[in-house]
Amino acid sequence: MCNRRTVLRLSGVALTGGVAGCGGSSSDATEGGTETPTEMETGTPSAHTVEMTDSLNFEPETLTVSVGDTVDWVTTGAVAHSVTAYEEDLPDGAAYFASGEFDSESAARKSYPQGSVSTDETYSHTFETAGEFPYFCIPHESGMVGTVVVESG
Ligand SMILES: [Cu+2]
Repeated sequence: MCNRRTVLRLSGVALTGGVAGCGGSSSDATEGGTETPTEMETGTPSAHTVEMTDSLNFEPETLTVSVGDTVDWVTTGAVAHSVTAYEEDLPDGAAYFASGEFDSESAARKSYPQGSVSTDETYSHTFETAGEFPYFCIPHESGMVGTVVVESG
C-alpha cells in the first residue's frame, strides 16, 4: 500500500523514481536521461595507488612519483593497516606523514589502532619534497614496508 505520510516525509530527499506510481500526477519521473557515458580511462594522469592487501604487503612496494603528486593507499582486503613514515629516514625538510595525520612516528605508534586504514578506506598524502620516503605498517612491520621515491620536476 502507498503510505502517504512516508511519501511526504521523504519528499525533501532525493526521491527520483522511488515513489513513482504512488501519486502519478506529478511530472514525469523518467526525464533526465542525459547522463554522460562514464569513461574510466581518461583523466587522473598523476594518480598513484598503493594497495594494502591481506598478504600483508604494500602493492607496489616501491612507487616512483613526481613532486606534487598524491598517493592513495587503499586497504583492499579485510585486514586493517597503517601507513606510517619512518621519521628518521625522511629527506631533509620533508613533512612527516602517517595515516591518522600524526605528526611523529612515536605518536602514530602509541596511538594505533587510531589511524588505521580499514577495508575500502583510503589514506592520501601529497609529496612536496623530493627524495626517498620509507614507510611501514604498524601491526605488520616485520614484513610490510614500502618506499615512495619522489623525483623532482
Ligand atoms: Cu599491515
